[in-house]
Amino acid sequence: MPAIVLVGAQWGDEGKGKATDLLGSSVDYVVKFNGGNNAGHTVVIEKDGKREKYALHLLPSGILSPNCVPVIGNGVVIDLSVLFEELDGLEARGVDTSKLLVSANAHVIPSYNRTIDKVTERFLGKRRIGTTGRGIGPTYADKMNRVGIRIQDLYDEGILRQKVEAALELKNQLLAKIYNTRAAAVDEVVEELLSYAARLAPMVADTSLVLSQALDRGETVLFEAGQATLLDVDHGTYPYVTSSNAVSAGACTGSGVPPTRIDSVIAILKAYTTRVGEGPFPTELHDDMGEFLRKTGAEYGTTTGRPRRCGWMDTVVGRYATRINGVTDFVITKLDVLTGLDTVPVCVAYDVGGVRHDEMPVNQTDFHHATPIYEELPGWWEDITACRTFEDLPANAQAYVLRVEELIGARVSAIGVGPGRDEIIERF
Ligand code: 2SA
Ligand code: GDP
Ligand code: MG
Repeated sequence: MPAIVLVGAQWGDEGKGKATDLLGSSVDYVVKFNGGNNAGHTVVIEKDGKREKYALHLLPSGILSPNCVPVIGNGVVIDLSVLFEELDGLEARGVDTSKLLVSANAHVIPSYNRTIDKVTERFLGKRRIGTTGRGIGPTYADKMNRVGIRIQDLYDEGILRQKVEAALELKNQLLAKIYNTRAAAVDEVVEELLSYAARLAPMVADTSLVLSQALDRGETVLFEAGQATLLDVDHGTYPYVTSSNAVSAGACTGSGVPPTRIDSVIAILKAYTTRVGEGPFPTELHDDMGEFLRKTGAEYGTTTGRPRRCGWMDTVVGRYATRINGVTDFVITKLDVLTGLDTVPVCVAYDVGGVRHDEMPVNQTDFHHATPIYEELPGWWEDITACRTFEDLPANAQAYVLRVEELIGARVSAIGVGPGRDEIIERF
């Protein structure tokens, strides 16, 4: 299985980091292909009998596997100060980060885009997106507007200066005249970016070529998505999305590896649903049950610490993820969090103004007004964290997984029963 894409099936934080880390020991390259340090992946590793927690933002989770080459692809937007902070943090904990490769075509997040992200959100008021404030949206907008700064620009000071000047010509009008904030100085921006160039230089590569040659040699490449299907800029709940392609197709544009080389797509599906930031969420719970899921599942943002909105499993979303991503296998995570409930509701369809929808409504307004139609499945009370085979699970937990599998239309190949590396049931 040489090229595997791993995506989030819902609104993110499904446990992609743990899944990538698990696969990391058996793959040669792990590639981050979209997003930036808006992502937050928590990986829990057992070391000398103790549980060690790693929170990764910009780096691919594969960096924790000693034999794996981590790659930041061209589709990523890079905050260089965060990159070096994260590398220093890992090195201080004994992680070897020397193999990291960074695409020469990836874009950098200049400091003015962090400012613009935050002040735009303030400016939008009630219409805000609830971004992570990391400058992601403005940097992708610059890329599409053709006023972005790429990694390779750091190695030609003249070009870098020209590009920063061009970008700031318009942005400073926005910052100073509309947002009433300090304009950015070209010299300061150029100087800051150049200060990273020497340390970054050995990592910069034509990563599309590196990955293509690795696949030619029969090596295994894992593409790890940031965010998730419903946060995708084209296929998510627009405008309440992130600004990149988080679906499986993004792995190709974001890495320079073509679709004909992709062999399988693994989607990570949480046993219930969470979302951070604004936007529609049909199965959201505003009651004690929502609080139960947040507390039991420790649902707080890895990057910003924001409490995540929580609700039941939505298999309309799951089915949509199967279709949009071409999912070959699902991993259901956090099944352990559902232990101790009398019944577990699963959304099977929506009611929109008296009309049943079995698929995601094409019209966003309908999705905002969708009321879930639930099927109530019997719950289980037994602790499942020590289960390691499907048969170890209580009969009702097995029935839950099988019913979800039937509704989403693709095989569930693994089930997470706890945050630890080994707390997983494989079912191939
Ligand atoms: P942005 O900053 O422009 O990408 O925000 C746009 C929307 O995308 C959502 N988004 C996320 N949703 C879930 N998890 C994310 N990463 C962190 C985590 C989030 C955190 O893993 O916990 O720590 O708060 C993530 N990144 C972006 C965001 O909420 C907006 O709705
Ligand atoms: P990502 O953004 O998709 O990588 O997910 P996050 O790391 O932001 O959030 C997932 C959280 O769930 C992390 O804290 C993981 O340690 C944790 N986790 C992953 N799988 C499981 C599981 O099966 N059970 C439990 N209880 N926690 C899990
Ligand atoms: Mg996350």
